[in-house]
Amino acid sequence: MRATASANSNIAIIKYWGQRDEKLVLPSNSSISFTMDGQLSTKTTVEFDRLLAKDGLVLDGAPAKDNETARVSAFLDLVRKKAGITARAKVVSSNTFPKSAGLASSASGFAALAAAASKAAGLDLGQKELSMLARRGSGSASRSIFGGCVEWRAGKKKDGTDCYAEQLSPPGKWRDLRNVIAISSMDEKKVGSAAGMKVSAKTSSLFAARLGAVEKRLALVRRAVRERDFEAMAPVIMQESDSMHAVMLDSWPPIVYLNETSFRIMRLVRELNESHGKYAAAYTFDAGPNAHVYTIARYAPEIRKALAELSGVMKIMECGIGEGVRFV
Ligand code: 2P0
Repeated sequence: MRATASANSNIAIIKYWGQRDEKLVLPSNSSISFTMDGQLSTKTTVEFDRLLAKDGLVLDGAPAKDNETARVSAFLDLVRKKAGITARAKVVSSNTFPKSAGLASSASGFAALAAAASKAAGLDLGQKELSMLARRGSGSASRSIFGGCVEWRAGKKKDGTDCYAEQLSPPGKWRDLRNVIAISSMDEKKVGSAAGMKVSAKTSSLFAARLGAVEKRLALVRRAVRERDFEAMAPVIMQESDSMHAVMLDSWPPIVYLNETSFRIMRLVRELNESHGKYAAAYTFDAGPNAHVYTIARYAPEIRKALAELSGVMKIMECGIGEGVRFV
């Protein structure tokens, strides 16, 4: 009753910010992301053992905090229920990037956990079912089951049976797409995503307007991905990030994830695009200040250099597009 799986993180270009069902983790809108390469990866081993009194979690070589273990244990309860078992489990998980790098690990973490735990429990789930299971741990994890470009469909059904991710294009299709990551803070976020989106849905007058705009952006991005049209995709990526962060700021109390360096990076990308006379890069920010600058490989060295010279940038990484979850 032991299995190991590995999954990569993903960075959304059409964002998930709002839930239509909190318990089932059903989003208010569909979202689209690219799965990153192995530089942003989590490997997790799950072993169910009837002799264990409780679930245990070792994260990056050390016993996890109580709240982290409780979240994993609640997720394992879903797997146990599905498999009809009661045994507790030992979970050992490690990230290829430091947890303190300020890069979210819940997408890769829960995708790897869903695959390893379901297999260790004797379940043989297809990718769609794995995506639905991973979703219950962390919404964005539903997308990390697949490689390449992925759409997580919000669905309409109350029971969530039409809410899962699907691959829009395989990892090999857009080989020269890059995400240049500029880290400007390694702090853990003060407002968790789930809590933050709840506040936004309740208090932001821009929240509903954003949902209206997202449908059009989804259609534009689907087409741009199909045609590998970076120039068409770039402005949508930036508008979408700006729109989500506007909703956050419009929430009460305001939710502010961006810092001064984030704004400097936004300006830098706009100036860089102006100097090229076309869209060579597009920034996007998640629930944190670190920038994800999508670009094409030939512009990456120039972008890395410009970002490295910017005050407040602590570390730069360059990711390509990667694979979905796999068993080790
Ligand atoms: C996304 N985010 O589409 C959006 C954009 C953050 C901003 O999905 O509570 O990772 O961190 O486990 O699902 C972050 O939410 O939730 C997220 P947590 P999750 O990527």
